[in-house]
Amino acid sequence: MTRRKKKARPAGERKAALLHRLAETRNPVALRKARGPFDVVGDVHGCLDELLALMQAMGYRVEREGKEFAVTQPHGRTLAFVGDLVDRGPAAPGVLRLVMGMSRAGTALCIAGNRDAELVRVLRGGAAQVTRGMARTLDQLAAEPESFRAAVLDFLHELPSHLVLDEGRLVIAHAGLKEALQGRSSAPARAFALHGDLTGKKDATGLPVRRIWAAEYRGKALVVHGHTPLSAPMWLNNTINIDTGCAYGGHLTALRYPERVTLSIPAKRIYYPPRRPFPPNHTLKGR
Ligand SMILES: [Mn+2]
Repeated sequence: MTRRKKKARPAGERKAALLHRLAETRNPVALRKARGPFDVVGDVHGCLDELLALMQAMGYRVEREGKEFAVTQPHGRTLAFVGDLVDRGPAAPGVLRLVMGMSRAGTALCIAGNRDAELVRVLRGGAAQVTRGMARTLDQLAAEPESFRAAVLDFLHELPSHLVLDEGRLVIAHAGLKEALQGRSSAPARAFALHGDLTGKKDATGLPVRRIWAAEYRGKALVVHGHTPLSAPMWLNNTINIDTGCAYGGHLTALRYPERVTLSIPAKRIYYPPRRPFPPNHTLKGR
């Protein structure tokens, strides 16, 4: 794997570049001191149009430069993605270009989602299950140059399992993370952060059954996560699920931090029919 060539950067970009390199270490506490403000975006799943609309609604200015994007962020805010950039939606390469470019510029952070990690396995030729959703991503990537696929593999492989931010007050993890595992680089922390609290059982539709860890969460950090699509963002204890199923025809949602305000953009259409209807939020509340 070849590394990106270093270019001379203006002094102002150096701090951002340093943040980027720290984040590249996969170390979940490398950015513990980063205070934000952050705009945390839920599972994008290749929904580029909705991502651009959401960014615009939050005051980001995005200009296309050929296939790349030039982004000006509002008041030094940083975008942060909860992972699952790919699969199901129509434009995974565009989403990846945008997020990778912003990551390089130090204006976006991203963590791994289970679909991103699965794509890494498939691109490396390892054994993995190619779902219909992923087949769509692979088709989209096949139309891109080999150098882009290599850069995607490099980028996705380096994503941390989760991030601890704002001196420990904010944790971003794709499927969430219980307090005892926050800041850990261990395999159990990565498994929980990517897949959630799995019971090992499957439901009638063949999907894994997960414990609702957030119902018992009493941690000090606000945990922002996605992974399980709901019809609306849901606060539960000190956690929020912002996966509102954009690829399934729902919404793409962001949580603005520290404001704790959500903003949702409706999907332009159903890109991928869900295997089971989104659970109504009330069925997940408490016990
Ligand atoms: Mn997921």
